[in-house]
Amino acid sequence: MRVLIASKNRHKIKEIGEKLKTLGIEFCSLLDFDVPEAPETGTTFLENVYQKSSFYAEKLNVPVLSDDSGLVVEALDGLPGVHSSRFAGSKATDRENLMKLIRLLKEKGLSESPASFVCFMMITFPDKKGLWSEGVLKGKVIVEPRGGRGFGYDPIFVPEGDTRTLAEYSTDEKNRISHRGRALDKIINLLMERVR
Ligand code: ITT
Repeated sequence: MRVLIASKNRHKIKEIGEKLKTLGIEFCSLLDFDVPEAPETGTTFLENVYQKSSFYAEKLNVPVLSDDSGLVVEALDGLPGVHSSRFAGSKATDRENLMKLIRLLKEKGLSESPASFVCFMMITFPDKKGLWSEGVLKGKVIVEPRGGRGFGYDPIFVPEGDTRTLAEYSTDEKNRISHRGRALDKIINLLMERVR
């Protein structure tokens, strides 16, 4: 089976692709195709994965694995949430998004807040049937970024039970506990049940 990973984010493609490879599942990504971007206008992660998956499955006629993920910060009433990648504007860099989050926390006089990384995944088949899963990583965000690995908000996210930020984890270590890793394990189990 060959699955299209519906993402152009190289970090995500690497994290998801490495796992699929170990299971002998071939994959390609949106970096290999010249297709228009799917709408991503939902107000929930689940709506967004559904929109993305069904759009590309219909256009390209292959099984499509899409994910939507983001950071949910308690002190900011759940922000940036579904807006995580565009928090500081439509073309914002990871650094700009992260600096905006730090500024909002500091404006509230906070140096940290409980937070979770959330990931929803969906595989849609060309016959439009689909499978979905959810993964959560609990922890806190801090206002002093640390570490040079990972991407996005990793330098300010400290997983529960640790003092290091996710940007101080190796890729393997992060994959084992991350929201995306958990959602991926669950959806792969569902996929294996379906093809068995
Ligand atoms: P695609 O839509 O092409 O997949 P994207 O980066 O826009 O790429 P999302 O819409 O899922 O992906 O946005 C997720 C954003 O949430 C991402 O850009 C980061 O800012 C943040 N995020 C998600 N997972 C993360 C992780 O493991 N570490 C750090 N930040 C993460």
